[in-house]
Amino acid sequence: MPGSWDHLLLHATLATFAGNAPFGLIEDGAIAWRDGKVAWLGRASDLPGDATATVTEDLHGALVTPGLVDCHTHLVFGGERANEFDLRLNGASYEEISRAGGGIVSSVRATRAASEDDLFGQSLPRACALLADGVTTMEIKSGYGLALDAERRMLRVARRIGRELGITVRTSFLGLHALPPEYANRHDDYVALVIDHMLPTLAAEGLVDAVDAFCERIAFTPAETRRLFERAQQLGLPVKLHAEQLSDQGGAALVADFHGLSADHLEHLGTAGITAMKRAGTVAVLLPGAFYALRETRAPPVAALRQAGVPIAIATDLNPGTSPLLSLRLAANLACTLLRLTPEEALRGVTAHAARALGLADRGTLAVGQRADLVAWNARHPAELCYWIGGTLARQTWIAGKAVGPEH
Ligand code: DI6
Ligand code: FE
Repeated sequence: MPGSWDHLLLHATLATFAGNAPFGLIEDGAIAWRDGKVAWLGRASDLPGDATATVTEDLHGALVTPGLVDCHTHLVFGGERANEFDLRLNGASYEEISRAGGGIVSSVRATRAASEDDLFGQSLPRACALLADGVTTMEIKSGYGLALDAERRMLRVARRIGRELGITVRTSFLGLHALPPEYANRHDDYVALVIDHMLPTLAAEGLVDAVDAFCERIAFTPAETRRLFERAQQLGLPVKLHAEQLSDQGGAALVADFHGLSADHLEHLGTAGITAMKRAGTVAVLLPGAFYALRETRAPPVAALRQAGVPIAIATDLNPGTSPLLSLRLAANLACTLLRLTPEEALRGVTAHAARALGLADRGTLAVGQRADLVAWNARHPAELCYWIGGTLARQTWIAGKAVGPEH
């Protein structure tokens, strides 16, 4: 019923990402919400004659999209690794640095050394940077603690960031990220600890929304990943996987076997993996920040994914080693320039498909009944969001219908 809306935006260019039309575009549109949910949207000229709202704003043609969703980040960590950037510029590879005791393990040292407040203080500005340019839902992984207390601290900090900023944070437990140094010669013991103790304990504490692993030669095997996923399944938790980043381990097919939410990275994904993902409805999450920062030359098989009809999402992979990327919009830009996605694909990748990669059906599109997570941009056409390189284009963000942050 019109007449009792909380908020009405008039004369907006709506990129709804609902339906198959390019960007789900509605020109000269209007959108209204009530009690945190979208109550009406369409052409402004079709607004019911008696429509009123507590607040009405004329956007004069400005673009409005769903709040962006960053479905793969490691944004809680201690310290930084600018020194490794330097080493790689001098010829060292990511794998070499990792084998020499740098890489993930150096972030583990810094993360373990930080108190919960300290970790929160270091991580919050990164979440703020994402939010400032339109991200309203983000996933945050553990995986730099690699011991019960430190993993718990990371997940608690992730939850606290969500509360502090009023955003949705979905946590993923990534205990199988790297072998902690104290288990150097006891790989199997660490895997057992993660599967039999850490995961069930943290899940029982309500800290885990999904389970992830790094399935790679320098990390954990497909057989170990399978055991982890079996435990996740017993606990009723969805799974996802860092798969086929540096080599083809059959990880995509494995996570699809468990009807996983997503397989992420995928530079070395083959045909069997694509077929399995399509069958299971597993989203392909591409992470062009890591591709760029590692100066990879082998791109994920975008054309084959597109042809198979596998939904593609784009995320920052925000992490201190391979993707110190503080902008999801820039990730979308890199997806276009480096991976040859169209702006339409890249933007569905940071909205509708990213929401699906988190198993969240109530957002990522603009439609009646969806959460009123939306962004008004200093832009008029959706393609501008991946065309401008850097900067902050978000003018105003609403989360569940409430304005957050200052207007720009
Ligand atoms: N793959 C990645 O790109 C990040 N983790 C992973 O499993 C990198 C994490 C790091 O280098 O700190
Ligand atoms: Fe990652």
